[in-house]
Amino acid sequence: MSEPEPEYDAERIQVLEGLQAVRKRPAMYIGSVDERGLHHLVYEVVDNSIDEALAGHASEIEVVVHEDGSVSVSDDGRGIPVDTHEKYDLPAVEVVMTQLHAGGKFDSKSYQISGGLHGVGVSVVNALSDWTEVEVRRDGGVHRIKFEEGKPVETLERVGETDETGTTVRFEPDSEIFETTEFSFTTLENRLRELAFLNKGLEITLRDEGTGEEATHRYDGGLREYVEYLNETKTPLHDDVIYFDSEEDGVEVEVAIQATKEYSGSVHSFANNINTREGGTHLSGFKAALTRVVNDYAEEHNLLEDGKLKGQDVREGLTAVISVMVPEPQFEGQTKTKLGNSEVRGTVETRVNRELSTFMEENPDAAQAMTMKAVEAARARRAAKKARELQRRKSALESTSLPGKLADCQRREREGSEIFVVEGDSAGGSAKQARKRETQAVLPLRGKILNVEKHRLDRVLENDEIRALITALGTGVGDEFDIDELRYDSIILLLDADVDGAHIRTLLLTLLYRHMRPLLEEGHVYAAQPPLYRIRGGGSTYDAMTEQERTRIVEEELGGKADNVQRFKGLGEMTPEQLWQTTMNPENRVLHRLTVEDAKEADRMFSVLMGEKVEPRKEFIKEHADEADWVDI
Ligand code: 0RA
Repeated sequence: MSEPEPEYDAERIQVLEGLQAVRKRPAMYIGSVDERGLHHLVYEVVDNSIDEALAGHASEIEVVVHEDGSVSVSDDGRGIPVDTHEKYDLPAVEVVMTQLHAGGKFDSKSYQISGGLHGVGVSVVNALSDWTEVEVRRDGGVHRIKFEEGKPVETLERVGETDETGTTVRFEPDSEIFETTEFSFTTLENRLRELAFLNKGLEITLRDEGTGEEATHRYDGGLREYVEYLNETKTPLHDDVIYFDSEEDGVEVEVAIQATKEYSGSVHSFANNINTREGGTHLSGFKAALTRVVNDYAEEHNLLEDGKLKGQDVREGLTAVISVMVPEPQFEGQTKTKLGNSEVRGTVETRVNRELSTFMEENPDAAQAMTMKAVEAARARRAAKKARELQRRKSALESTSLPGKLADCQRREREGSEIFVVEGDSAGGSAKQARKRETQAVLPLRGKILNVEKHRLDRVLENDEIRALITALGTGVGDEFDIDELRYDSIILLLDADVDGAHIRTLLLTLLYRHMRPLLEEGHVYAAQPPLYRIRGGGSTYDAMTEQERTRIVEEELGGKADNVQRFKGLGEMTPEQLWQTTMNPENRVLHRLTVEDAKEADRMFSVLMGEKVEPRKEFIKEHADEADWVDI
């Protein structure tokens, strides 16, 4: 009972009322009390250690999930000050832990992470914890203080000697406040990895003492390594990531860019370590400068073909990360993840204009690759537009005229009708004769449908065979795809069991996967299974789909003696009657449904085989020697 009477201390009463308000309305301070809110507690404490690292005093952070359900965050910074804070007449560390918004922000150089869900101060974590223990290593000593529900229960005490400096904050979230108190290693690791990329050189370790899981992240290359990580599964068009990091007038702008073969691009933006999913002024400044610098470069090197590059051309297949640090960020938008500071737009635009131009002058390979990708994207954009106009004019003239090669079925409704997409005019002819006209349509495709290496939608659409197929199906493609317009229940691919057949199968599946995927998802696509052999003996006829099956039939059914074994080299060798009996007749035939997974695999094979990277192509062909022998390396 030797404690002073805190009730009479006005400042103290205010502090306790503040913590009480946090416990009463936790969501107002950390967004929610679900899993997200729970994890925010950790991020809040980590933010304080990161501020210490940003100020140049800490280089390592360790986050540990303990077996008792508490979490500790340690850093090797200066340690929260332990001397007496004049205004409160209390140890500074106690003020930091109990005063709302007092954070670690006595330091003018540190970046305030205001707004958003972060930056509410470590006192909020303290208020929402069953207990909190802070250990400060500083001034040669280890100092400890303990809190319960935010209130100090053990005053600051020097408990040992040390020559190290740093802070450890350990807390156990209050299970009466949070819906769950179980931390997810993956969730924590994802955010800590992101923070390690955003703060180059900083080492962040995460350890779960319950499971023994542990992960350390440290990236000396900063965003350059982040872009390499994001592009791990993609095909970059240049080796060196375009990169710069500049700090001026208290504003830091760090940018990394790498062009890839992809058709969609991704630009990730951050402000003061917060992922600005809704974008903001830094992102628009970046986009404006990027478009301008690449246009200038293209113009200077005579790479422009037909007018300027648009922003969307420049960003096609581009992976970019931009991170800014500004002194007083304003976060806006639905989820408070949009940077609002209007002055930042100009700052970022000027900086990116200058730094990116310099980088491109000094790294011609990367500059050339990025610019050529944009030039090609612009070319594709114009071609696509032309193709759309052509298509529109054409369909206005011909209205809904079906392709001449299509032998349509008599049934007008989709239900019960099917279309055979047949390889080759000769097999197409047999199929047309063989079919059941009432419900079966036949569309022959010429052997080599596409000699593609550019496989953009516009190029694929220019191909007559593909156009005929799309018109016959009735659905349209891409943005205009409408499954309600589908004219047949089943789309049956009838292809030879040889390399050309495999080629066409890959092409068609890739087309379906990329531009008409619901047809696969809803199970409308099949592969017919024509037999390889026809065997006659003992007055009967047998069909064998495989070599093994032929042997089995001859040995087991015919006692080793067949009168005649015919091998079908291709569909064209079958008579219409044979084609009907073995492959088209719904009573006898076997169909194999093609799934999105089959198509995904085809798409992957197509990308590798048609792509420009030699190594993966060789690898792939080695691995899939049987399926892929139709390609020239
Ligand atoms: C206030 C002032 C100083 C450092 C800190 C707070 C500080 C806070 C946290 C929170 C987690 N780790 C931290 N490390 C430091 C500056 C102290 C000085 O001038 O020596």
